[in-house]
Amino acid sequence: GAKDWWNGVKGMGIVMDSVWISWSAIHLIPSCHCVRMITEPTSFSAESYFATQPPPATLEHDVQRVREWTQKQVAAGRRVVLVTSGGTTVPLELNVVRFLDNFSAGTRGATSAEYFLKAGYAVIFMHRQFSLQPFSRHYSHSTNPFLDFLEIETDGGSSNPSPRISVTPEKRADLLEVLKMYKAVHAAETMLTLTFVTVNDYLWLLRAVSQELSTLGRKSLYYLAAAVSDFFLPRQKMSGKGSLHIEMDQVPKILKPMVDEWTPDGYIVSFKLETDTELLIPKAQAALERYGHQVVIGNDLHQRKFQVVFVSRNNGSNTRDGPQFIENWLRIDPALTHPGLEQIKEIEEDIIAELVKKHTAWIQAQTQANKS
Ligand code: 9Z3
Repeated sequence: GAKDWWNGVKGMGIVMDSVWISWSAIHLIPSCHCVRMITEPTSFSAESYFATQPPPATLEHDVQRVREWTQKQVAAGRRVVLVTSGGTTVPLELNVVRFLDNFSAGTRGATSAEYFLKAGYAVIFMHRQFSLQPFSRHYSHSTNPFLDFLEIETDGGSSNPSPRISVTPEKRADLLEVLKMYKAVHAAETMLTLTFVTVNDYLWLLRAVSQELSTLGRKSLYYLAAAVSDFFLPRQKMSGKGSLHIEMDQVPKILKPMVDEWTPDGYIVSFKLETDTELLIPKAQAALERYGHQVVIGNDLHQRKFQVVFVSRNNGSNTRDGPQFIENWLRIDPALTHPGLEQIKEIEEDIIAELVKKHTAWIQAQTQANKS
């Protein structure tokens, strides 16, 4: 674990040990690229992590909400997916003014959640506070501000005390489609939203939610698209005042206990982000080998909107002689993804269609295996 990691990086030199920081947030690409330390990081097991780091204040309340909501989904016979989305922060001090952040707008997670809902799954959408959310993402303040397509009807002149507000005609059809689905999801209560900010919030929530969803067994799917920091600053090492001395530790590899203990029957899909496409497949295979979950979806930072690769173990009939892993590239025409287009294509539509197929086949295979 930490030893291998350390052997890998110790030749790389000094990047971060003791730092004076005068800016408010450093943005990091998720996964192991950017922060290296000159001191060997303490290796936290998941167990020691949860024994030493404090839970978020809202955890109990969130767990209660998840429990009640899950019971309704079980009663309705629905499959449930946990979608995690957005970046996690690492606060650098107890009274947080400065923090590290992982890059992610939450587009992948918010878009995917919509397609899961369309496919009939109930969704727990666990996201970074203020990152994009299903449905409202279409009217994000920066790309498509909704105030721009509302009109004030001035019947009776501008002095009319109660003018009506209407939607610009050319925007109506799209809005109606989004609104219909949004309202239907609300009415059916098929989406539950949870928020996190720090990597600590994220880890506590992930553990609690997957333990709750374990009651669904194979009907639970985990779609881990949030950009999770590799490093954190243990509460015990945070300085309350004075100089900012950063000595971070490695975030525990939570996928391992998730697969082995928290939700052993769940179908778990994780994302791997790289800036070098060549590394996607070996890194994805290493993750599958290490954690034993079902699928890693590899995506390259600059190509993630139009190509991803699914990597999974080869459980087919040719397992003996054939390759140990199979990889399956999913591509769409990049020209169709430009935000300004009338009809854009979202790769998440195809990702979710593929995952629903895989999840269904896996449930059938597991059920079959249990019978024989
Ligand atoms: C991803 O790779 C996501 O697809 C993106 C989505 C962050 C690229 P946007 O929100 O971006 O659409 O702008 N997530 C990275 C997942 C991650 O951090 N994985 C870790 C790992 O593989 C923990 S499971 O070690």
